[in-house]
Amino acid sequence: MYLGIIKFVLGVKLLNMKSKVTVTCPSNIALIKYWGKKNTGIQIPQNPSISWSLSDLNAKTTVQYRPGDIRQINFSYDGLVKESFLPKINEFFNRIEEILPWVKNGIFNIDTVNNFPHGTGIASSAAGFGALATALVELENKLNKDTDEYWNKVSEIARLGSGSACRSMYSKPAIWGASEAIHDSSDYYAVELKEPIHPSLQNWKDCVLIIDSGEKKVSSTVGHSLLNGHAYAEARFLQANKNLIELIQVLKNGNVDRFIKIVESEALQLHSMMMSSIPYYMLMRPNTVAVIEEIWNFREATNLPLCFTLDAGANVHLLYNKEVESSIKTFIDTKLLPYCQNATYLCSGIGGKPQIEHHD
Ligand code: 2P0
Repeated sequence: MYLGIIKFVLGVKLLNMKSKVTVTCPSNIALIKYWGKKNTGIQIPQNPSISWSLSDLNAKTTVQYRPGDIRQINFSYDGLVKESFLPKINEFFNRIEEILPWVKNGIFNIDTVNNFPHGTGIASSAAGFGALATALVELENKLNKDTDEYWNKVSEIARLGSGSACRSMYSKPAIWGASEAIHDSSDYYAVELKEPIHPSLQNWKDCVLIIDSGEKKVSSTVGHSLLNGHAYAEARFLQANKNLIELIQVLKNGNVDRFIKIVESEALQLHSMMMSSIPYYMLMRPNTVAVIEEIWNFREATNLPLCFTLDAGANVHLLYNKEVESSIKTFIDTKLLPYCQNATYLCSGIGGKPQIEHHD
């Protein structure tokens, strides 16, 4: 009899569930970098970070769910079964059981595809886990998409897949990590900057110059762990906190010179931390340095609003105000392309958030 009651209750609960959803989620690029995790939980950042979503570089993920007695996950990339991804996805599902208990059981058919190639230094895990987290919250169908509660939940779930993924939920700059500068900030999920952005920093673009499309030399997990016991770690975390507070002011007051200085300094600090860890790594390649110098020379000669940032790799993100796009395109094509592998670069608008499509 008890079994009957349980099945009835579960059945009622499942009536609320949706069964198939597709989510397109952008990647993001950090302006203030997350590098280093606390050991007080899963993916808890040592310092707050802030990022811009990359509206044109995204993952499209479809999740089909059917109730079942045990959990079974089938994963494919663009229609091709990819068993190698399963350990990470299974670990993710184990981590999120506390927030979404219904994922303990059932059949999950997951297919994902990125609209950018692998090895471009664009955070595919951020877009991928952002899309998967949104899809799961949508399938549960309990919260209203127009609420902070909904996006906080999506962001918290995405964080448990990949830390930086929790920042891919917002069109406006996303802040992850508790900071005195943002009253609703949290170590558990990202929030969007609610105050208006100054017009001079509203309409920027990001072109990723592909210097080296090879495998990452250091995984993110290893990279973050290099901060444990690092001689300069505490100073770095303090600096990131200060930079975040100033960058938020700058986004509001439109001081482009300070924006450029903070963003470039953050990129170089990230790489300095890797160069000064034990073991140490050099992720920049000679052409990374050459491109940075070209950017500095061009900026000095033209005074145009552009700067660079770096992820944990050799490729260079060139950020610029869209108003000067034609000059930047000429600059890239004449000066920077010779440094790019296969003359490749990928450009994106800034902004964008998960887009949801139901199949019910
Ligand atoms: C960031 N990065 O803020 C920094 C800057 C790369 C350089 O977050 O272990 O894939 O999944 O939490 O998010 C890359 O690390 O690491 C990253 P996990 P994640 O975007």
